[in-house]
Amino acid sequence: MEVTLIDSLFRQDVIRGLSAPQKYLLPKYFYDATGDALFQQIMHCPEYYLTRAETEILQQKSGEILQACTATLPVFDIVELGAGDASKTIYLLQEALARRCSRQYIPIDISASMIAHLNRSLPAQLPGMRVSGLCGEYIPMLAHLQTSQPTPKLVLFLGATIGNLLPDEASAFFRSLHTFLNPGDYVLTGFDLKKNPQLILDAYNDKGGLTRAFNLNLLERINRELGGNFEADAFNHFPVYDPMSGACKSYLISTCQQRVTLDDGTHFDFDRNEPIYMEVSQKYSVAEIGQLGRKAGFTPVETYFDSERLFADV
Ligand code: AVI
Repeated sequence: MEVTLIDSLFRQDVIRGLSAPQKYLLPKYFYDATGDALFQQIMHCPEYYLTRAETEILQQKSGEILQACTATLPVFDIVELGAGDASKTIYLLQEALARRCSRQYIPIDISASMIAHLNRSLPAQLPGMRVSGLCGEYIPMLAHLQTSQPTPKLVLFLGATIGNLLPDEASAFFRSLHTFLNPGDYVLTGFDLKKNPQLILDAYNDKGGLTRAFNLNLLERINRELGGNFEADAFNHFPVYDPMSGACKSYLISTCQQRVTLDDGTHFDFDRNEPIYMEVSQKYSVAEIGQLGRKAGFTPVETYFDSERLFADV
C-alpha cells in the first residue's frame, strides 16, 4: 500500500494540538465556509458589541483619522490585513477618495474567495480607487509589498483581530510588522478594551448560541475534512474572562470520558471535564496599547473611541 507522506497542515495541527498534554486547537481553523457564515452572524448579534463599536468609529471618525495621516503623508496606499468583506473599511476608503489622499486599496486576506469578491465588487462603490487584493498570510504579503510597491502606506488591522494573539505573540507580531514598514508609514489597529467583565463574557456566550456553534463547528470540520467522529453534543462551550490580564479564553469541555478517532486511525482520549483550549480574545487598557506599540518601535499618534468607549482604533 502506498503511504502518503505529505499530510495536510490542518491534519498535522489538529493532531499536534489534541495530542498535547493540555489539548488545544488553532482558532485560524474556525473559518471554513460554515465558520465564516457563523462569524458574520456573531458580528450582528446583540451581545457582540465589537463590530458595532468599530463601525461607529469608522463612520464618524474617518475624516479625523485621515487628517492625522495627511499631516505628514499627503498621499498613501491603504493596505488592510485581514480585510474580510471590508464592510467597515468602506467608510474610511470613501473618505480617503473624497480627500484625494489615497488612490489604491490593497486588501490582504487568506481567503482567496474573499479577495476575488473584493476585487470584483469594490471598484463600483469606490470610483477612482484601484483595488489590488492580495491573497496570503499578512507578513509575507507585506514583505512582498515592501519590495514591489515601496509607496507610503496606512496599514489597517481592524476588528480586534490582534486580540486573537496572546500579548507576547502580539508584541512579536508588531515587531515583525514594524520591520516591513518604512519610516513615516502609519498603522491603525482595532483593540477591544477592558471593560465591565460581564459585558465581555456575554459577547462570547451569546444567548442565541452562535458562539457555541462557532466553536463546535471546528469539531464538525475535523469530522468533515479529517474523517473524525466527534460528537459535538459531548462538548460544552465554556468561555472565561480574567479582568486582571484581560484574557477572554474559550474552551470546549468534554462532558464524558470518550475516545475520538480520525480516518487515519489517530485517536485522542478525553477525560470527563477535560478542556480543549480554543481561542483567546485579549482585551487591553489604553496604557497597555501604548506600551505594546512603543515596545515594537511605533510612535502612538492618536486613539479613536466609540461613544461608549468600548473599543479603540489606535
Ligand atoms: C476575529 N476575532 C476578533 C473574534 C474575537 O472577538 O475574538 C473571533 C470571535 N470568536 C468568538 N466570537 C468572535
